[in-house]
Order: sequence, then C-alpha cells, then structure tokens
Amino acid sequence: MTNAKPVVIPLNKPLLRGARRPRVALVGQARTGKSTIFEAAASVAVRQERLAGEPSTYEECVVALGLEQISLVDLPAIGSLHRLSEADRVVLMYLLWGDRWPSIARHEPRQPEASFAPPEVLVLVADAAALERDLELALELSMLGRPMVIALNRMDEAREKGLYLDVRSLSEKLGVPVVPTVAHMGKGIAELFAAALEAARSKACPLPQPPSQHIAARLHGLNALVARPDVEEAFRVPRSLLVTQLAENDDWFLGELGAHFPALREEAIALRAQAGQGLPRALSDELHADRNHRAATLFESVTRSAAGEQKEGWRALLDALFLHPRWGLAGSLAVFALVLFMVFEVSALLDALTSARLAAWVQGWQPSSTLGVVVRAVADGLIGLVGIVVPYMLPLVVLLVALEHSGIMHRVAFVVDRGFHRIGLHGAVAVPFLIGLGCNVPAISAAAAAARGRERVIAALLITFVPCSARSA
Ligand SMILES: Nc1nc2c(ncn2[C@@H]2O[C@H](COP(=O)(O)OP(=O)(O)OP(=O)(O)O)[C@@H](O)[C@H]2O)c(=O)[nH]1
Ligand SMILES: [Mg+2]
Repeated sequence: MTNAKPVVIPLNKPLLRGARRPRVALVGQARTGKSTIFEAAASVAVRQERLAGEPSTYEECVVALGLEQISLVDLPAIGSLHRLSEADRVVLMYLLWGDRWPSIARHEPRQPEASFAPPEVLVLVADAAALERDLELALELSMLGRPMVIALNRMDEAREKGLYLDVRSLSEKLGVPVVPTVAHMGKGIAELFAAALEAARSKACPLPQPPSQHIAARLHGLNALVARPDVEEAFRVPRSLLVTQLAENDDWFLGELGAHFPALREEAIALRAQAGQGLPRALSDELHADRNHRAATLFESVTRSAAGEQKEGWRALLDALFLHPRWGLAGSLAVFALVLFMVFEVSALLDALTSARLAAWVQGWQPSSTLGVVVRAVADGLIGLVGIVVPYMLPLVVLLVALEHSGIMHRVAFVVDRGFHRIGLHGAVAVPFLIGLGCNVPAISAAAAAARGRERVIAALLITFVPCSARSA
C-alpha cells in the first residue's frame, strides 16, 4: 500500500460554460488580425449574423478552454470613437447594447436582426508594429467600462522593426491584461483566451482614462447635465463616454438627446460652447489632440527602439510640432510639399536618367523583320513599365514607408482629420491620397482597406482626381 496523497486539481466555481459562457468580442482597427485569431479557434459551428444597419456581418463560435468555454465574436473593424462614422457607430452600438437597444435607439430604421447580447469582455486586437494609433483606440474603448484584454498582435513585425515593448508596464498603465501574439502562427492565442476568461470571471475593468485636467475641469457642466437617472436609463452609455461624445460634436448622440430631451439639447450646445471658450482650438479638436497626446506619451513610455534614446527625443519633437494648434498644419503642409517635390521633381530627374535614356537608346533601332518588330514592341512595353515603377512609384513608396515608420504619417492623419471630416472622411485615408500621387490604382485599393461603406466610395471617387504621376508620365 502506498501513502501517496491524492492530487487535487482546483476547480473554478461556478464553471463558465453553457448559459454562463461569457461573450468575448474581438475589436480593433482594420487588418490588425481579428479574423486570424478567430479562425485559429473557430470550430465548424460558426454562426454568422448581420449587424443592425450594416451590410457587414459578425461571426460567432464557441471555444472550449478546459472545462470552460467562451463565445468568441469576430467584429468588423472599428476605426475611432472620435466623430463616429456610420460603420464605427454600428459596431459601437453592438458593443454597448447587443440587441437590447435602449429607448433612444428604438426608432432607428434598421433594428438588430439577430438576438445577441452585448459582449462581457472586449479583446482589443492591436498591431504591435503600429501601436500608437491602437493605443488611442484603447483609451477610447476604456470608457466603455467593460473588462478588456489587449492582444498585442504582429509581434513578429514589431521585432523585425527593432521595437521592444514593455508588456507589463503597458498592462499596468491601462489596467488590463496584455498578451503578445503572432496570430497567423498561433502564438499566444491560448494565453489570450485564458486571459479573456479570467477577465470575465474577475470583471476587472480598465483604469479610467479621463482627459487631461485642464479639459476635464471644463466638462463638469456637461457631466452634470447628463447625470440624471432618466437620461442614464434612456442612453445606457457610461457617463464619461456620453459626455465625451457630446463634447466632441457627435451629431448622433446630440440628435438623440434632442429627440428625447428637447430642453437638454440647447443646454448641451451652450455648455459645450462655454467649455470651449479660451481654448486654442475647438473643444472637439482639443479633446482629440489631448487623447492623441496621451496615447503618444503612453506609447513612448512602453517602447524602446533599437535606435535608443535619440529616437525618443525625435518623437517628442514630432509631437511638439504636429500636436501644436498652428504648427501642426504647417508641418503637414510641409509633408505634402515634400511628397509633391518627390513625385514631380525627383521623379522627373530619375526619369531622365533611366527610362528616357533607355527609350532614346531603343528609338535608334527600327527593325524591319516580323521578329524584330515583336521584340521592339516587347522592349517598348518593358521600358514603359520601368518608366512608371523606377522613377515614379519606387521613390514615392520609399518616402511613404519612411514617413509611416517614423510616425509622421500617423501625426499628419491626426492634423488633417478635421478637414477630411467635412467631406465625410477620416484622416486615416490621407495615406491613400498621397499614394495616389504615384498611381491611382494602389491608392484606391489602400483606401478600400482603410475605409468602409460610404467612406470607401467617397475616398475611391476622390482619389481618381488626384494627379497621378504614373498616368501623366
Ligand atoms: N506578420 C503577421 N501577419 C499577421 C498576423 N496576424 C494576422 N496577420 C495577417 O494580417 C492580415 C490581416 O489579418 P485579418 O485577420 O484579416 O485582420 P482583421 O483585423 O480581421 O481585418 P479586418 O476584418 O479587415 O478589419 C492577414 O493577411 C493575416 O495573415 C501576425 O501576427 N503577424
Ligand atoms: Mg476581419
């Protein structure tokens, strides 16, 4: 007889499975790897439904984690909560309410088609190689007051770029678990789901991310205005999020406030105007700039690049320039001027040195045989191709990649955001417009990847008016 003690495996009680199974939604910007994570876990029983008012769908499947389960939901991309686009609003409505819409949304023409509860846990899928813009979304989503986990995806690309990310520090600063992943290789996925399950059990919410003090103090009036039980019941939106939306000129939330509480609408507009008095730019832009700045500061505090301290100083300088109310615009115009210079001056010089010389060289050859004519036609075609790619596309692409890697493009997108909103676009589509100077075709496909719905159509149409150097070459 042996005296071996029985092995005790602790069981979490109650087990999260069946009806207790938490819903975990994969949220994030476009192309960060949400669907790749979903597909890594998806079983054959994937349920696909349409989001209310959206042609795009969400997918849901059950993932078993030992004896427990989660319901995993793959959502369309959400760009930003700042000046909500229609597509982003539909995703936000799902995150806030599922199919149980509050009274303010009951009159919407397109109601939820399927029965789905809002997610208990958000998994923000962030691109570790372009983390700064995703951190801004993390600050925005923290206002939902819902347990959150960050999947730091594309860690392979971040490493290739020489970026070192302090995962623990990021987790502490946001108050959420952060799990590094390489989704297409399945790395970190099991840990991610375990963290999501734990977040559902502990119900621990992210740390509050209020605006900087000088702006927060100005929002007291709006805060008091919506701090009424009937408003809270009608909206069922966390107060900090509702106040931010009203302060950032969001037409939809303000419209709903006016429709359900007519007296409050005028008061909200007056309070907003009052809050914006004396600020160097509109309150909405000030709030956006403040969030951008907090995300940039957070990014810098959790990142070490292989290039070291010098690069951080450089980033701080960029922030000082691009987040400045006046100099930001001047800096962006300088970037546009640099791109134009590259496309029309440098490219013309390269053209003279490469394809023009090749063309002149071939010009001297006037074949008379059939084979010669065919070879000449092929040579002309190849020279035409070289003439577009080498002088026009290559320098532009190299310049845009350099602007993207240095973080300048992200800051330009922030500066032009306001102007782009006037024509129904987000600042993020600034990059496709710049690519359009080289060639409209890749620019339209970049716009299709960066935008959705109406925004995608407007961007694609406008890009065709960008003077394309490859076309005029
Ligand atoms: N290098 C690298 N590529 C990845 C990783 N995860 C996903 N990808 C690739 O990124 C691309 C986009 O991935 P998706 O999963 O479709 O991204 P998504 O977030 O669902 O995109 P949308 O639904 O358009 O918002 C795919 O080609 C993936 O193979 C990763 O960790 N590293
Ligand atoms: Mg997807």
